[in-house]
Amino acid sequence: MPDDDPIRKPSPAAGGWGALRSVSRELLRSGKPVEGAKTLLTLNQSDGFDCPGCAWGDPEHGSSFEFCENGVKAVAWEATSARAGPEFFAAHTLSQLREWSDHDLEKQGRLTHPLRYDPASDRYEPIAWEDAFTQIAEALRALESPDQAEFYTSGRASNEAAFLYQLFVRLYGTNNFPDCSHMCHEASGVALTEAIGTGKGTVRLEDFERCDLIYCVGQNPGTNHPRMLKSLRDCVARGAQVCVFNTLKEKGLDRFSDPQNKLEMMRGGSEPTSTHYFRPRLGGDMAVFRGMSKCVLEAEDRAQAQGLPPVLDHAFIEAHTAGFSDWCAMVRATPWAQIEAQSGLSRAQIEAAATLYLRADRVITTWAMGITQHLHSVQTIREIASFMFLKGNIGREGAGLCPVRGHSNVQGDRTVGINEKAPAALLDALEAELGVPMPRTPGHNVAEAIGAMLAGEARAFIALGGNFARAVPDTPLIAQGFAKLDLTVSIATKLNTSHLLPGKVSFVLPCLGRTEIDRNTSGKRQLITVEDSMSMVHGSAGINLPASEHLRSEVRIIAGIAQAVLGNAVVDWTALSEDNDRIRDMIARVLPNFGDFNADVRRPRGFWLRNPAACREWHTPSQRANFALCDLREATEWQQIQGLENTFVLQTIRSHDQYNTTVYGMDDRYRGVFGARNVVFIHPDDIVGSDFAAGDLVDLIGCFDDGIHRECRGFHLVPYDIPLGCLAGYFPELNALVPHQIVGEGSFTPVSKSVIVRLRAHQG
Ligand SMILES: Nc1nc2c(c(=O)[nH]1)N[C@H]1C(S)=C(S)[C@@H](COP(=O)(O)OP(=O)(O)OC[C@H]3O[C@@H](n4cnc5c(=O)[nH]c(N)nc54)[C@H](O)[C@@H]3O)O[C@H]1N2
Ligand SMILES: Nc1nc2c(c(=O)[nH]1)N[C@H]1C(S)=C(S)[C@@H](COP(=O)(O)OP(=O)(O)OC[C@H]3O[C@@H](n4cnc5c(=O)[nH]c(N)nc54)[C@H](O)[C@@H]3O)O[C@H]1N2
Ligand SMILES: [Mo]
Repeated sequence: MPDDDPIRKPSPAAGGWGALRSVSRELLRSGKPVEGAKTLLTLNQSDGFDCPGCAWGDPEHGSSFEFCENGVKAVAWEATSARAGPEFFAAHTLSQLREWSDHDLEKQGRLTHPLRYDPASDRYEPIAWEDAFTQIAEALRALESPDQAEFYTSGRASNEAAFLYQLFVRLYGTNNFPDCSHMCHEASGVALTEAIGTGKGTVRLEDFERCDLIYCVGQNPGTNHPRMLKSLRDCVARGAQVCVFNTLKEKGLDRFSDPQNKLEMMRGGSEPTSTHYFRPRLGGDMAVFRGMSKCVLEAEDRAQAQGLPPVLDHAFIEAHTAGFSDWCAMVRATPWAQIEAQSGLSRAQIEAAATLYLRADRVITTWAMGITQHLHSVQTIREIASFMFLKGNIGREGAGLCPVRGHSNVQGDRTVGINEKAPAALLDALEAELGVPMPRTPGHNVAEAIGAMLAGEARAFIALGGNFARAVPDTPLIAQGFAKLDLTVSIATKLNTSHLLPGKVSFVLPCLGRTEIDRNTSGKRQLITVEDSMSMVHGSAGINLPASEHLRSEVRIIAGIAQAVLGNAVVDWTALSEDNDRIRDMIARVLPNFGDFNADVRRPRGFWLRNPAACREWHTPSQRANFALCDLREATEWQQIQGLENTFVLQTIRSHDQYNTTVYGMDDRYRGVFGARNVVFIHPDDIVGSDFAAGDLVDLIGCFDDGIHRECRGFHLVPYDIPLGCLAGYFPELNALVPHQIVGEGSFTPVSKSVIVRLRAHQG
């Protein structure tokens, strides 16, 4: 494929033969096609492992195995036959490797040995596990204060690993837990805690079988939660409505051909996944939901005037909510002109979307990064919740709020204590369990950790998975932050850019992946657990032989560090890490609702972690579900680009061929992009009005005025069905344009879905 023509015809529907072809290609690419296929057969089975692909729930009555194309990619990528062993690291200096792309780094395969950085040779060299633990402990103990260390978590870590990690970090003395969720669904957690007293979604998978209407907002399930497409499609097939709000026309939200449906595959058919599709502009959703609420209130007025039955669920509002009348007054006072201007939709479109709500008894609203990575994400999600309260669409069958999480266990990690502002109840329970005080000062989130690293205040950075240096905004700046550190430690399966930014002392510790068999020293096979977006907690046990005999489980690695730092006096780390059942027993003693954790998690589909809001128990200060009194925020990005030449609002998204910073390949099949990632989607009319032509190579220049020059060079302009004034391109390549100082109000999440940029002719 020539570099200057990355565009071809997109697939007609999501899934289908294209997905199956891609599956077999991934299995071949992994170097272990037969083993890979066997591995897939145990995916999301009760005796197999949980798919590391996404956090969508598993069907309770699923008879056959469920997989999706992108789950297969995640599994094949981990189960590869390629190895990045000592010979690889002997052959390459870190300075050389820093020139490599993330794709090429991870393609080297699985890490095989614990590694220590040698500054003299600029290379990683193998080190014995115990020596690594001792040296890490020395460096951590040498810090003036535990608060000088940052302990990052990526959401693939199991409940057991995450619980042990937070136990170690708190006993070491800090609450510095920058977490991938701070870049992801933090706004959902904050907004839902304020609104309903539980920072999680309230629906279960069965609710999708019983709802009349789904609003699917700001997410791209065809790529990022492909198993959700089946739920959407089944809804449409049984006559329910699926109303999409998305800036882009995403293939999976149009039609889906189920690769597991033989008849459909033979016929080459596909079925619709949505019934209505609206295209607000970036950041316009708060105005959309404000407008829809206005329509519902107007319908209630009409019903009252005509003596018809009420539209609102007055009983729910009376018995369960607070702030209704003030909220109503605010909604009624919001002018339509403002709603239309900010949403990018017309009043008629918003009325059409709201009419669906008036007609439906059971409504679910789902959302992901198109909602959470904006300046006013918390306010938007509160607006969504208020809208849902109007007809009591929460805490009953077929209805509720559903933030669709990202990483497969990001929700579980938060549940078991990865929280920089831990609730007092958790800290109290840990103190009662261990008999020693816990640190009470709130720690750093990602934005604060970045600040501390740039200021040179952070001295150590420890990562339980992930690729912090690439996932965060302002990536070139953060690389400089890493260089100031005394200690960096990465627990990882594969090599990535973050590992190439060593502090004075640096270690990469290779761990078992989820697909691999984990046995303790006496040979007992270990089970880990995860929690999905629907609060289902279930077990996961790998079936493949470990990629190297030197690998250790995350649990054992954390215990090794903890023991070297703290000794076994308060917690017997060796004993705990010998058997994950013991960790689960402790989790059940410390956290509510885990019941008989060890028994429950061995039931075929695990158990539901009780969600108070789903039971209409509101753990808010008012003891009620709270309507939100947030003024409709001004969409400042839009005002800022008015009248400026070649200036746009850019969103950074995932292609179909990546998992966050892990880039599997260069295609984005559903969007018709092949063989390239250096593309920027733009409305054809915006090209006409600019200095450029379709296909031109351009540079993107950041417009945030803080004295830092931000640019990404050499991107093809791709005409695309996208609202005027908007651009879209891929993360993580474009992270260099996202200013780390601009974070969501109340969420501190980098605003990676509305970045103001200027286009310039490419300067080679
Ligand atoms: N295969 C695969 N699966 C994944 C991941 C992956 O990288 N690859 N990542 C995982 C993770 S960590 C996460 S968080 C999720 C992410 O899942 P998504 O949230 O689906 O991820 P994005 O690619 O960021 O897509 C954002 C979507 O929101 C739309 N959007 C952007 N801004 C707006 C807006 O202002 N309003 C509206 N209405 N729409 C908007 C975009 O057009 C796009 O469709 O997926 C998880 N699953
Ligand atoms: N501009 C922009 N930036 C974004 C986003 C965006 O939409 N736009 N999205 C944000 C979101 S939603 C998220 S969640 C973050 C993601 O940020 P992270 O979670 O930090 O990044 P990942 O790319 O998922 O991490 C990949 C690495 O995880 C390691 N890994 C994989 N499996 C395992 C395992 O089983 N154990 C261990 N220990 N390590 C493992 C591998 O070494 C791999 O290289 O990025 C955020 N950044
Ligand atoms: Mo995420």
